[in-house]
Amino acid sequence: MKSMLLVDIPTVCPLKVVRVQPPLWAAYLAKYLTADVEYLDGRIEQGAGWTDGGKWWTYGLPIPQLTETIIERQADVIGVHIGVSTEIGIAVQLVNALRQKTNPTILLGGPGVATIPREFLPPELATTQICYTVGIGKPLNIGLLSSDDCDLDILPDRDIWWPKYEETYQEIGHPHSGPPLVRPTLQIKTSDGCGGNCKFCATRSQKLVRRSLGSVKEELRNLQARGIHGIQFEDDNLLGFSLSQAVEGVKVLDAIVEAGFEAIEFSNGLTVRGMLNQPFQEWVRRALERGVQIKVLLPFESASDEMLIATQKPHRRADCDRLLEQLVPLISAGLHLECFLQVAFVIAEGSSVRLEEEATINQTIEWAKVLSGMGIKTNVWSNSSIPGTPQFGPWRTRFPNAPWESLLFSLPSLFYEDEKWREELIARMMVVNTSDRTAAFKPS
Ligand code: B12
Ligand code: SF4
Repeated sequence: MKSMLLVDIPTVCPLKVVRVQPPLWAAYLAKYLTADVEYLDGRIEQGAGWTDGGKWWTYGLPIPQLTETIIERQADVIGVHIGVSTEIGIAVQLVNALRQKTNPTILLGGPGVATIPREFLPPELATTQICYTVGIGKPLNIGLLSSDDCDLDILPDRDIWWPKYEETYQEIGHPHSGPPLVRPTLQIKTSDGCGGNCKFCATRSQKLVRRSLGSVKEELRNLQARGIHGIQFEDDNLLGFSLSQAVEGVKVLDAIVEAGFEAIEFSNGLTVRGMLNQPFQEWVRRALERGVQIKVLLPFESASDEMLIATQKPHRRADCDRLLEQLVPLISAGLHLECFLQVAFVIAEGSSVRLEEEATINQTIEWAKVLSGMGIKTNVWSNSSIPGTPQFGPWRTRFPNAPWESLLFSLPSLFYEDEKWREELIARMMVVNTSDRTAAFKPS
C-alpha cells in the first residue's frame, strides 16, 4: 500500500494573527484514501512561529525545515493543502525545495488552488498534480481512492489530527470571531454548495447538496463521544433560500439541539434570505429557550442596494433590516450576533474592473456604527478579488507580476469609526491589492 503525507503549509498574512483551525479537509481525505495516511501541520508543528517576510507575515515552519520534515517522513505521495490562494507563493517555494532534494509525487488540493484557472498558476507547479474538487465531494482520481464515486455521507476521520487539535487549536478559537462560546467546539459540514451566484465568491454557482440526516446524526454522536460540547458550521448555505430548503436545514439544527450540544455557532453557513424563513426564526427561539447558546454571523455585505446588485447578492438592504427586527430582540435572550460587511468592492465589467465609490463606502461604514450600537459585533472588511470569481481574471491581467500574496487579502477592520481609516482606504483603492490598502492599519 502506498503512503501519503497530507501537509498543511504555512500561511501568509499581512498581520500577526494566528489563523489555523482543525483541518476538516484532511479528515475527509484520510477517510477517502486507501493509502496509509499521515498528517503534518506546517503551521504549528514543533512550535512553529512567525517569521517576518517584509510586509507579510508567514506563520509556520520555515521552508527548509518544512522540506526536511517532509522528506524525513518518506511518503510515496505528498499531498499539499492550499486553503487560500495567497498560499500559492509558499507552495511554489516548497515544491522547488522538494524537487531539489527528491522526486516524490506531489498532489495539490484545496480551494486555494482548485478555484484558479490554469493559465494564472505559476509554471513551477506544472510538475504537480492538482485536485480540482472543493468541499466534501469526490476528491481525486489517482488510484488512491477507496471508490471513484465518493459518498457525501462519508464521515470525516478526525483521528488523523486529533491529538494536535486537543493541544493547540482549541486554545486559539475561530480566527474570525474569536474563542468559541463553549470549549471544546468543533466544526462540521452538513452540506456542500450554495445555489447563489455572488460575484466575489469562489464557491459560487455550486448546487446545494446535503448529507443525509442519518450521517449527520452519526457524526454528532462521534463528536459527543470525544467530549465535544459546541458545534461550529462550515456549510456554505445550510438553510438554502426557499422555505422548503430551510425546513431541511432546520432538521439538522434540531438534531444538534436534541443531541444535547450546548452551543451552536455559524461563522459560516447562513444567508440572509435563508434566515428570513420562519422555521429558522422559530428554531432560534426554541433553542434559546432550552438554554443552547447561539452565535450567528449576519452576512449583510453592504449597506447599499447598488453594491448588492452589482455583486449579485441574493438579498437587499430591506431584507437585512427585516432580519434585524426579528433577531435583535433575541440578544437579551442570549443570542450572539456578529455582522460581516465589506467595502472597496471590486466590480468586474467585461474585461475591466471598477472599484466601489466613496459614497457607498461611507454608507456601509455609517451602517456599521449603527449595527455596532445595537450590540452586534460588526466587522468591515476590505474586499479582495478572489481567484475563481469573475473579478479575478481582469485583476490578474491588470497586475500580471503582482505576487500571490498581494492578490488576495482582506482584513477584519473594526476601524469603521476612524476617519483616518476611511481616508486611507479610499486612497489605497487604486493600488494593486486590498492588503496594500489595509495592511498599514495596526489593530490595537
Ligand atoms: C473554514 C474556512 C476558513 C477558515 C480556515 C481556512 C483554512 N485555511 O483552512 C478561516 C476562518 C481561517 C478562513 C480564513 C480565510 N478564508 Co476561508 N474558508 C473556509 C471555508 C468556509 C470552508 C473550508 C472547509 O473547511 N471546507 C470543508 C473541506 C472538507 O473542504 P475543502 O477544504 O475544500 O477540502 C476538500 C477538497 O478541496 C479536497 N482537498 C483539499 N485539500 C486537498 C489537498 C490534497 C492534496 C488533495 C488531493 C485534495 C484536497 O479534498 C477535501 C475533501 O473533499 C471556505 C469555503 C468553502 N466552501 O470551501 C472558505 C474559503 C476557503 N476561504 C476563502 C478566503 C478568501 C479566506 C481568507 C483569505 C479571507 C480573507 N479575505 O482574509 C482567509 C484566509 C486565512 C488564511 N491564511 O488561511 C476562500 C478561498 C478562495 C481562494 N481561492 O483563495 C473560500 C473558498 C471562501 C469563498 N467562497 O470565497 N477560511
Ligand atoms: S450566498 Fe454566500 S456561499 Fe452563496 S454564492 Fe453568495 S457568498 Fe457564496
